[in-house]
Amino acid sequence: MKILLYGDTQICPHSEWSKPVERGLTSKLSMYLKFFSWINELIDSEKPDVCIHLGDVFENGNSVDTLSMFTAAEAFHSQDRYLGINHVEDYKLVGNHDVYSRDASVHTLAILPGTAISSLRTRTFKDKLTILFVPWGTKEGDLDEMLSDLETGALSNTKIIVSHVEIEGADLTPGVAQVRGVPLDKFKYPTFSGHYHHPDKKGNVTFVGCPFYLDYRDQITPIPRGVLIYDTESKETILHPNPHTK
Ligand SMILES: [Mn+2]
Repeated sequence: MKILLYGDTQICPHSEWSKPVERGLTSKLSMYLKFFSWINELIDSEKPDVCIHLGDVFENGNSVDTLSMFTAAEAFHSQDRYLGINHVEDYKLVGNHDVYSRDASVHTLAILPGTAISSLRTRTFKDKLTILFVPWGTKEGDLDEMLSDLETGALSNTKIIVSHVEIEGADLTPGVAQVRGVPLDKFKYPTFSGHYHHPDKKGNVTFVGCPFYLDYRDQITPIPRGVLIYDTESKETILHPNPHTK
């Protein structure tokens, strides 16, 4: 199976960087629309089985402005058509920027197509692939329990984890490590993490990174940005660089 992974889109006008362009959208919002059109082409050409947004779809979980809502609607309803035609399953992890309530039960992803994941859960797919979804708000004790269940679960051949939680030892910016969160070594299976904007790999954890340069911090190092496709058979991860990063 092929899994398309990306995250941390943090949709908002980014007005401090942008001048209004066509239809009152800012240049950053126009960038989002170009990026999502490019993903649609990728879905058509690569034909993944599953598409996962790793969280922080929107910038602000307390209120979404009209321009951001319009951009997200255009992007995700169009994506939904491409996913439907290609029979791709669609999941979105709830990230800290998407939540209104502390327990993540009230969130902005409710208005979007696809399945929003707001609580810890597993899903087993064809080819005996099990994905453990770890959204924002997951308690470490619950994660420990789920990880030990995953270890003893004999039914799956392949196990992967997708997460949007704080990970101890992850780089907030290059060279500045997060000092709290779930220890890196708890992720015993291939893990794809959102939340951290710099693409990186530590242990089993691939930090997918933000697909564009959203602020100055994102531009500290010129690491290629884009979306990943993970092949569960070859265990290969391929980066498809995003041509619309600014
Ligand atoms: Mn986040």
